[in-house]
Amino acid sequence: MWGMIATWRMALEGVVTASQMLSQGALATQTVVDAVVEVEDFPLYKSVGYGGLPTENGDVELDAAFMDGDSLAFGAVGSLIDIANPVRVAQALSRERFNSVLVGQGAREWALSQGFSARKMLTERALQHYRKRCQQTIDKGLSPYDGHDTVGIISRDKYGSMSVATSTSGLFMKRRGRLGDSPVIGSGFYCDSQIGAATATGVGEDLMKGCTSYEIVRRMAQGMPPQQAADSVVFELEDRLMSRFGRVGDLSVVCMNADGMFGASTNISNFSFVVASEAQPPTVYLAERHL
Ligand code: SD4
Repeated sequence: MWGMIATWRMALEGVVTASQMLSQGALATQTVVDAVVEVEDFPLYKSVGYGGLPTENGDVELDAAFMDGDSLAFGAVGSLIDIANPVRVAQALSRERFNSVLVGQGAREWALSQGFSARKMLTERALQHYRKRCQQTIDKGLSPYDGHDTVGIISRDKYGSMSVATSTSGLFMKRRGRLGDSPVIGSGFYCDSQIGAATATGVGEDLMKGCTSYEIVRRMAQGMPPQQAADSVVFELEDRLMSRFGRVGDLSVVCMNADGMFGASTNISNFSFVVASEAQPPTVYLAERHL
């Protein structure tokens, strides 16, 4: 049975198109990337691709990743500037034997050498947000709560292959060169077609402390249903961080196992996600913290 699950409402249009393709026999590897590209190209999403909000230096630095659950091949880019579709670069990197994670100038140079298009990713709208933030004397600096949603999508095709992909501009006003969890394997994403896949969104610095996506997949491998794996990982991580730091950032995840069962969990009050499968048309759900 084919299926797809994605973080945030913004993935809906991409999931609608991609799920039609899945139903006609398209592959997980292609559909997952096509669905993310649709989010990257939409200028009004402030947290992904074109229109994403910049770093404190005013550059839009993009992170993205792709993983093929059949071969376990993965590719990721970090702090990529002015290349149109970071997720496509990540997918291309997954075909390389070495150098599968590239950041900054090296990532950009490689992308251009492979024929990926240069595009100015800072829109007028994002620039206005940036200028406004720079003018504010109080609360200037990194803002985890301003359009920081990462798109993470899992696709399973009718042949049983699974793939995952992520894309984000990371935290608004992040420091130049800062990487979140989204391009970090095991934290922002993980996929094994024989077990399942997971992807995360929220405050990368906290999600990375729990190797969140790998941990969810590991629990599914032990036979845990996806919903239980997602909940237990999110709330155990929250407890561990609260007991040490007395605070924790947003942690939200979606996952799917090799049978196409899905799960989603969050420690915030309104985490939207999108599901589509052979059994149901693309639907937006709202997860709330419930433990
Ligand atoms: C990051 N996890 O760069 C990303 C941001 C995000 O919802 O997903 N926000 O830390």
